[in-house]
Amino acid sequence: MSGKGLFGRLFGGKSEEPAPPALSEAESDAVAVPPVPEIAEEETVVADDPRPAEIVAEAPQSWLTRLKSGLTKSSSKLTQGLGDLFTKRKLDDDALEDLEDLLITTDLGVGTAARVTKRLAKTRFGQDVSADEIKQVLAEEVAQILAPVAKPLQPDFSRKPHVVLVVGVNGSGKTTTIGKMAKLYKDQGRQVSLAAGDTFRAAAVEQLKVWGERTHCPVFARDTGADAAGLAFDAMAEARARGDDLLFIDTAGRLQNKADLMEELRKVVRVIKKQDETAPHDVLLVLDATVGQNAHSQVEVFKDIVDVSGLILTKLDGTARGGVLVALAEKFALPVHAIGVGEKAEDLRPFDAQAFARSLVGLD
Ligand SMILES: Nc1nc2c(ncn2[C@@H]2O[C@H](COP(=O)(O)OP(=O)(O)OP(=O)(O)O)[C@@H](O)[C@H]2O)c(=O)[nH]1
Ligand SMILES: [Mg+2]
Repeated sequence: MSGKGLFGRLFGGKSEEPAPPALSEAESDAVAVPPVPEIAEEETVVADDPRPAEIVAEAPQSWLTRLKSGLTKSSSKLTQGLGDLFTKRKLDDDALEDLEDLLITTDLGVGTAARVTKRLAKTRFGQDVSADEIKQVLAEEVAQILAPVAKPLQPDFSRKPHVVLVVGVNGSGKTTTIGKMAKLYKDQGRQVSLAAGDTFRAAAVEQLKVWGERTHCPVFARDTGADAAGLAFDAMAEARARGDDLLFIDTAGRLQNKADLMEELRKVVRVIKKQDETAPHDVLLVLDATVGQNAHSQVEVFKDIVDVSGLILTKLDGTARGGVLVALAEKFALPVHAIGVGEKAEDLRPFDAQAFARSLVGLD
């Protein structure tokens, strides 16, 4: 087993280095600012986990448990719907139609709903089916759709820095996600810095600073109202001079005015390229899963503005609309790097197609 564990390897980037010491309790408690959740220690592995010992040891069950409980709202909507539909019922045309409608209401998308019903019609038409059998088929289909997009972020640390631009509408979880990722890579021994490119709200800068203090990552910030592109340029110069492995650039997400947002984000990208024409190396679009189908239009809008390279879905714990991830995967085929199932640092994890699919439909 590598020192970094499965989690570390999934998020690990291209080169190998020994894992650094984790934050000590005293260190992690040093800055206690309310809006930024505590950084907790990893939980211990539960003994009766059915998975192979190596996997259990490397991927603490706490994450799987967290994923499942995070997706409870989504899975219970589906489970309840399936239970209502398929208690001693033959799979006839009516049942298939009801099933398709149910799947659409759970945000899985029309394509997925059609595929699942088609497959069931082919294999089980006229037979008695149970809700559990349907769940199995659904989980398999969903995992198949998600497998090609489940791609971990792969920073190339030799770029010094690998630049990650983080975009998304207000409140989608950008700053929190940056904080979570900063903690993650710091724990792998990486030199990480953060740029407070959301210069519109003082609170936004403060929030990033708190994450910076908690994770011991320098935060490049300026006063409210400063030019975001200028800030990104200087932050990058500083990160290069220091030889940082990774630079996360936070941005403002004022979608109310697309023209302004477009101009600002494009300018940020332009100036970054002046220092390294291959940067930004990743442009992550952070989407709040609670908005459901609205996430589709957010992807369209941001794809118009910047070259979105991957998605992160947040707040999957607070919604019954987790199925939207499947619909997004089917429509846009953009990599899904990670998902957020809570506000804490450890609530962001690399996206795993199989685990997500089974959790979403409420299977163990
Ligand atoms: N439950 C839950 N809450 C989350 C998650 N990710 C972020 N949040 C919360 O969502 C709220 C908004 O998150 P921010 O990180 O401030 O969002 P932002 O995109 O930076 O917002 P702006 O700076 O206003 O554009 C905060 O209260 C976060 O704690 C998640 O995965 N689950
Ligand atoms: Mg923010």
